[in-house]
Amino acid sequence: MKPRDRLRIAMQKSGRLTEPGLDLLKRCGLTFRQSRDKLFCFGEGEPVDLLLVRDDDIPGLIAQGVCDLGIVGRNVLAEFQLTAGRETAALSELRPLGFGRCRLSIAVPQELDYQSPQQLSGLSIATSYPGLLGEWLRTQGVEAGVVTLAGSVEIAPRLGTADAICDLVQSGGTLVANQLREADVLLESEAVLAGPEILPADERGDMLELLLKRLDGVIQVRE
Ligand code: PRT
Ligand code: ZN
Repeated sequence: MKPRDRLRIAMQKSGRLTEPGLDLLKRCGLTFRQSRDKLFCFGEGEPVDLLLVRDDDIPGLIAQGVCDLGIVGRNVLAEFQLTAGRETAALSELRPLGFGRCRLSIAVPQELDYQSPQQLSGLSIATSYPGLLGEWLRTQGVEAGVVTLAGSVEIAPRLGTADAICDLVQSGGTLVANQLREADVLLESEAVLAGPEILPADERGDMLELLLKRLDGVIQVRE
């Protein structure tokens, strides 16, 4: 790959993390000229550009070195860390960003009197997070079936394709609408700044350090 001298940040193109992510970068003094296709935004003041993509692609883009940093949900980063192959570059969470808060939870039919994870033994659980769910089940010593679905996980119990689900919850409204109830929390999530475990040791590294300093300032003021 061609060496780059500008820092490149991957961000969600359109979704819950887009507006708060752009706002945070603006507060860090970064402004962008949007390109016509809006996939690549050239940074005007500092040598920092944006790549706007689906959130699920962000960890892979950093691991491949296509981007240096990413703004992504901890849930997506943690799932990637658990499921990416050994040959993939290791990623780390550089900073929690304080928006996009939600939790990855087990939810069960409302009529089930849930007391402990052991009750999930022998059941099938639908999720888009097979890595995180599998790890949690292992630590709980529970053997359950994992049904991996790309979306609409919450309707799986009603359709009869699973007994319970493991999905993101924020207000809990979606669970109630589907006659489900939150039973256990696997992961408290929020948007994070993700990067490679080994930071670049060139101009990009210097810019990254400056960006982290500004981020810390912005986050401190907000708290
Ligand atoms: O197109 P792309 O793949 O980029 O977008 P996406 O649809 O995968 O992502 P998006 O925008 O929905 O979410 C991006 C990130 O926001 C997630 O990875 C989380 O880190 C974070 N986030 C915060 C949430 C929620 N809150 C949330 N409530 N992501 C999803 N939800 C969904 C959840 O899956 C469920 O369907 O909202 C529903 C639950 O919400 P409540 O309020 O009814 O409980
Ligand atoms: Zn997504």
